[in-house]
Amino acid sequence: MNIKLMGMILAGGCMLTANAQKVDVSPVPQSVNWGQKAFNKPSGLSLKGEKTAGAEAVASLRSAFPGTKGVNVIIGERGDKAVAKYVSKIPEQPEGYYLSIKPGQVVIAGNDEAGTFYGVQSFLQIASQPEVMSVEIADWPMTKVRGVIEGFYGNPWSFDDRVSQFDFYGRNKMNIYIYGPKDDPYHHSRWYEPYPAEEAAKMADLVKHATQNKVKFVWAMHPSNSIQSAEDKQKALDKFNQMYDLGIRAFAIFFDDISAKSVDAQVDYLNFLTDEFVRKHDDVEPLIVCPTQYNKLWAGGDYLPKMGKGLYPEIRIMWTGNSVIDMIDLKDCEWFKGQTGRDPFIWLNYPVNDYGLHHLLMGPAKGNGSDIYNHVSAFCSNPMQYAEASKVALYGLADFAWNPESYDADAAWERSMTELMPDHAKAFASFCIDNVDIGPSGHMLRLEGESPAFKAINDKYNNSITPESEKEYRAYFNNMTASANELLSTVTTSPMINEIKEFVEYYGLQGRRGELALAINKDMAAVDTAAMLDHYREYVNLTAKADKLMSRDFEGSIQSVAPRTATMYVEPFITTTVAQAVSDYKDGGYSYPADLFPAQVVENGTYYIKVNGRILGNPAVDGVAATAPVLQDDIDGVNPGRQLWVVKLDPKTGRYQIVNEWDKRYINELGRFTVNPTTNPFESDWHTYTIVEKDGKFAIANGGIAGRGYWTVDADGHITIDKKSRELNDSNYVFEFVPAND
Ligand code: 14T
Repeated sequence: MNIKLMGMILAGGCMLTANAQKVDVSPVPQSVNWGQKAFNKPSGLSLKGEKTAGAEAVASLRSAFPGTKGVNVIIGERGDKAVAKYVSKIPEQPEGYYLSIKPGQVVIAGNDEAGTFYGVQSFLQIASQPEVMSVEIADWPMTKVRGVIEGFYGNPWSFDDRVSQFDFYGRNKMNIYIYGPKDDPYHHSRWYEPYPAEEAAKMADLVKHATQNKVKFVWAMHPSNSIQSAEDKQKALDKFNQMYDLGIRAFAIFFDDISAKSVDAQVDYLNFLTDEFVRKHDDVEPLIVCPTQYNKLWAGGDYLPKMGKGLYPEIRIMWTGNSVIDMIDLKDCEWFKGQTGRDPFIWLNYPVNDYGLHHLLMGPAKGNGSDIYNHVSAFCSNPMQYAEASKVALYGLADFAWNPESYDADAAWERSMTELMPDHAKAFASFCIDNVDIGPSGHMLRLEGESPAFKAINDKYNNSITPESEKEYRAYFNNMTASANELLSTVTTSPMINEIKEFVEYYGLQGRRGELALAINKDMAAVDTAAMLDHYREYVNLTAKADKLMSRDFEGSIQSVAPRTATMYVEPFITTTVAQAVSDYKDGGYSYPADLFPAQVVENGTYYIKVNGRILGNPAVDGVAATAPVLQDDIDGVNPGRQLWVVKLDPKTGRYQIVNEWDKRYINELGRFTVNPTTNPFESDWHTYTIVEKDGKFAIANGGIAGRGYWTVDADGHITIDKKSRELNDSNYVFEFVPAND
């Protein structure tokens, strides 16, 4: 070749290379070496090794490139002639692969069939670009068993949901799926009954779809305590045999969320099924069990040690961590191993939302230890009944499990936006980052990181609305509505947006409610009461419209869901801003239609507070202000204000402030006046109260940070707050609020 020609080729190569794109292969491979552009996206592939390579790998490659002429691809796994030349390059790890892309030739060489399949997946990602770059990849999974447990309460996934999941697991290199939806009767309540023909056929079909994606389909059964009699054991064998006939080759038994009668019976049952079923088939995998004590909070006695000692060694035991909902670290695994002598099979209760269905969990998957992979027998996620929306978290968890040491949760989350909504990634990211936290729930777990940009505005302006902050808040709200509208335009083309459309609609309305909150605030500042009432009315209408939205409202749905979005920072800002404006409006004494502002348990105003005819007062004792309000028998004719209380709904908390009219001291969470209002000023988180009414009498309780505790009155007439009485009972209804002008 002459030098001039070579120079041209190089220059040409460089020009083309400038356009070619490096692809972020996901899950992130163990080692990648990018080169120059290799070739344009081929119209077909000419395969060598097609006959001997793993069938699923070949099928997956062929479905993306049906054409048989084009770029040469050598494909196969260790031991195949086709890839013999590359055998030294193939990683030794199970499911590992070597992938090389060069001008004119591609090599996909797996350590085993799964490896070849994963090599194909990486190739398909790279070859999705118009220009395909040269690359050499050596890759393998660090967590050996990685996947998903359909283990939630509520509407089980549909057939289509599951098919789409398996495809997604294949592409993201997850290799196990455990079928155990709590509300499938044939899994749980009527576990002993065979699936009706139609569902059985679907089940068999699902197993095929899983297999095509190198996903092990595990069928789980939840027999509760029906495990001891010979009859129950036989029923279990019968059911296993039926499932075997449908193609199931791996089984799990769940004993969660029951009060177990006996750990010995559970151990005996699992070993029985192993003897009588599993070990009698050479193609059936060892059992997996979800113990009754599946997290540390619930562990005690000899349950786990007995399981560990008694179960056959091949049986794997599931574990959710320190509590039901928890992320997993090395210590958790070590503790479990100390109890059972085995590595835990991790059942990660994320992004499952069955304990707070109003919220979607769409944030980055964070919090699991990068060093646990050698200390778990598997790492599986229990997702949301929203199968498509769960893919955001699953994309991250697949990456985490494959390569925990290079896992970057935020980077994976960003990639998932483009992967899931290629043409609307930014709008989708806006929606997702506003749906990170689960809200208050029985599990008391809150997820950090929701609406960081909104929180930044709050922090920058100290939660106040100024001309500058208003612009930023408004831009945020505008973007919410615009993003929602953009996403909703894909409802017919995106199964995911279709699945969560009511959440997206709610989110769009929330953006508009936010804009109205700002308008209402401005109206009050300008004392434009007519505009305020107009904006407020529109706000009320949109809120009612949003409240009417129902997700999962289809025929036969187990429960429907009123969606909530952006609950951590955005929604409190909106409601507080509006409540403040309403409060200011009422304080201003302007007139308004009676029905417009919501009725309060106690309307804002000045009241006598009475208990059994006695009057709560703020007397001076020997010229010194009382340290606590006290019940008095007589009316204070000299300083009536000492017996009057300004009661007002606090806009921030939605609870009541109770302040003495005479010296403006507030009643604190101990039922006293604060000694020094300068060092201990009024704080709505502490000093506001819940008031409820029954037959004209009222009960008052602490709230917020002060906890719940109902007020009573002691023998001296002082308010006492029983922090232990968290439940309301009839004896708490002792207070009367008598308007001052009565
Ligand atoms: F089996 C377990 F590992 C497990 O997590 N069981 C359930 C699971 O099906 C459910 O999806 C998950 C999240 O709600 O938590 C478990 O269910 C519970 C947990 C509780 F603490 C049900 C009621 C509870 F009080």
